[in-house]
Amino acid sequence: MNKHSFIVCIILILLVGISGCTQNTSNNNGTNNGDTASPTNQNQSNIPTYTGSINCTIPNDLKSNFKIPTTVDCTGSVTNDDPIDVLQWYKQHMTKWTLMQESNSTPPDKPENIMYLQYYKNNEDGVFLFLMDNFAEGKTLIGIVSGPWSSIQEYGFNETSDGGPQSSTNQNGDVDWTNAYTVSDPAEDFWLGGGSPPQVINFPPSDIISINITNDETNLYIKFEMNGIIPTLPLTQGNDIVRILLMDVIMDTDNNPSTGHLMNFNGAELAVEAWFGSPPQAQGTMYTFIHYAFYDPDGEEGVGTWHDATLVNGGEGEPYVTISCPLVDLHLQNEQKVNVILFAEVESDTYHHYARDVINNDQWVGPFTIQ
Ligand SMILES: [Ca+2]
Ligand SMILES: [Ca+2]
Repeated sequence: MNKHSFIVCIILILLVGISGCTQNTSNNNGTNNGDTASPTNQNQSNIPTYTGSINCTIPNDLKSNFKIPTTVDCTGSVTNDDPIDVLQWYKQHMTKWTLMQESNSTPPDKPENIMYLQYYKNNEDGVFLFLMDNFAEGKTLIGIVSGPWSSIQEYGFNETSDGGPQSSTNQNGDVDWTNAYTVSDPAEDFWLGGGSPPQVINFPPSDIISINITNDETNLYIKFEMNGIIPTLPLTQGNDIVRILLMDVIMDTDNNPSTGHLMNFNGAELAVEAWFGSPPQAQGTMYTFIHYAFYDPDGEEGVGTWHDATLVNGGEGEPYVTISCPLVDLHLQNEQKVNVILFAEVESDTYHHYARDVINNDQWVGPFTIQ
């Protein structure tokens, strides 16, 4: 799972996990009042609990994404305070500990979320503190794990060697499109609506020419052919900067318009997406995420956890992208008929819908049939 998927995942989990909370209070020296400290863990009693924070449970899925074993206790809480203030508070109140390392990271496609990490050491003992801003309506999430320093220093993001999330790898594969379901679309036809500029901006990389969908025994394949080369982002356009290019296939997998509401499309249960982007926090690095997600009513715009799919061919530097995903992962079966909503869109610093092209005015088309 890449970091993008991971962040979406933990937001969903923690929105659920925030219920059933109790508020923490601290005495003047900032040490724990005893409500959350384990009486059997002497080190835990030396870790202050942030004043006024509300206890919450850190789910195992989140722990595992920080490489924290499920058997290790992890204290969770949330506060309305800014994470920078919380970090400063801990620096001042972790009086028995030495701050060994401090860092922060932002998933490139979720610039509204920043994760802050602190590592503290006292002889052979350690504390791993992680904060996430802008969580659950602006609250700051606080997670704390204590244990042997040898274990604590191993916790943190699963990162690539350059410290960033991992882009999908181009497989340079071939696909037989002979029996594909094909949708053709005119050039230079763009959609205007919420989040759009006052007039159409002709941005060829988001102008759909055709979409092909097919499958073999194991995989579903989707190819977006565009009217321009998928650019290296960010891309300066006048006084604006283009950051993200998306191509989406939204599916009604049960042929029922009353079930599913993914991305606010009535009937939608599944999205398969090609994501190209470089938000400001990515500092010029271009990321490609090929992924899929199922409908989750608790997710942002009804989107559940993103899972990695495969970049078969094309992408950056090409006027097309081919992506694939195992049929079994998408819960698609032979002879199944699937209606789809198809679109491509571009986000800039100024406009959420800098340029957007849709098939059939964002209405269902198809079905294609799993053969
Ligand atoms: Ca078009
Ligand atoms: Ca449905």
